[in-house]
Amino acid sequence: MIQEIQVIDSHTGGEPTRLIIAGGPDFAQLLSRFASSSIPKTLQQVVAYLEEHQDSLRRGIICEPRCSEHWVGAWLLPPVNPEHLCGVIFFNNVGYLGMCGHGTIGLMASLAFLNRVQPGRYLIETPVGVVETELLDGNHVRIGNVPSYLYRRHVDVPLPNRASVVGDLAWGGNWFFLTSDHSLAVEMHNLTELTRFAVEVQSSMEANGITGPNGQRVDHVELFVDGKDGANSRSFVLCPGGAYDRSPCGTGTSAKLACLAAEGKLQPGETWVQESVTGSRFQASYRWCEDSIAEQFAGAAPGRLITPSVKGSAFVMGETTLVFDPRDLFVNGIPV
Ligand code: PYC
Repeated sequence: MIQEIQVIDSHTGGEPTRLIIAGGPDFAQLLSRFASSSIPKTLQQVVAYLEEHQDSLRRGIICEPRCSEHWVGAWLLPPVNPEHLCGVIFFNNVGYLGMCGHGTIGLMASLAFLNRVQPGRYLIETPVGVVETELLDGNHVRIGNVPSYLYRRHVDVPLPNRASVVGDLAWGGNWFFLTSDHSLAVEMHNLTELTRFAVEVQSSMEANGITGPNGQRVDHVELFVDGKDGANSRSFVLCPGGAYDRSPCGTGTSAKLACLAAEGKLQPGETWVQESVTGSRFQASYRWCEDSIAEQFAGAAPGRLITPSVKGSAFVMGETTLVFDPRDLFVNGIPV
């Protein structure tokens, strides 16, 4: 039988998000089936179910030929807590993400486009925590991300063609290795070299057992240089699946803020402008979290947890019905 899926496509600073608004799994039923002690746990169980039972649909929606590896998909869910706006589960060409900053900005702009939200503050549920969002107008969105923290400083990652690269491991809703220990130009003409280097770093972490707490995979790599023309920093971000983030990466910016805060290089409330390799920008700042919540975050030392605030804009690019015909050889994407 032919399946139809309705999507809204947007981009946030150049990085696309495909929001699935109808035609997907019955999330209300899944949420009641997996109701758990906390919202993140419930959503994590839904993710585990999707991985086991709906993975071909994920690939069909986000991989070639319908889409491609630099897109992020977003399942729109009803909220577990009726006072919250919605839930969202982000995914890409290789699997699921914890949180996605650019995707949350895209989600809010898409819901505004559909007239489902008006400017104001809303809470959104994700598998890694509840995120606060503020729709400033139809396109501009501020996110109060999940608590973020520096986990390990000055981590040495061995590399085949040089002794090592030194950087920090931090959580911003996904796991990041952040480094300025390179001599690469963070420019569009240098994407091949940036990607090659970042993939090498990621593979070496994998091979050498360099992980987040409890063996969590560090699946994003951020390469920084000093910013110019009003930006504090410019970065190239490698995402899991091999594509680079066209936006400054919301969770990556959160991880960066956590490192700056831990090192005393940025004060609470001070603005940090993060620029992507494409030139798009997020404005960010943070406040400290209560020390009492540190125990909920494996490997987070008291006095290190921050709540990042990230502001950016997104634009809707399309309103589409995807058609899945079972006779199509590539109905579930081109296998890799
Ligand atoms: O903006 O957090 C983000 C993000 C993660 C992966 C791609 N974008």
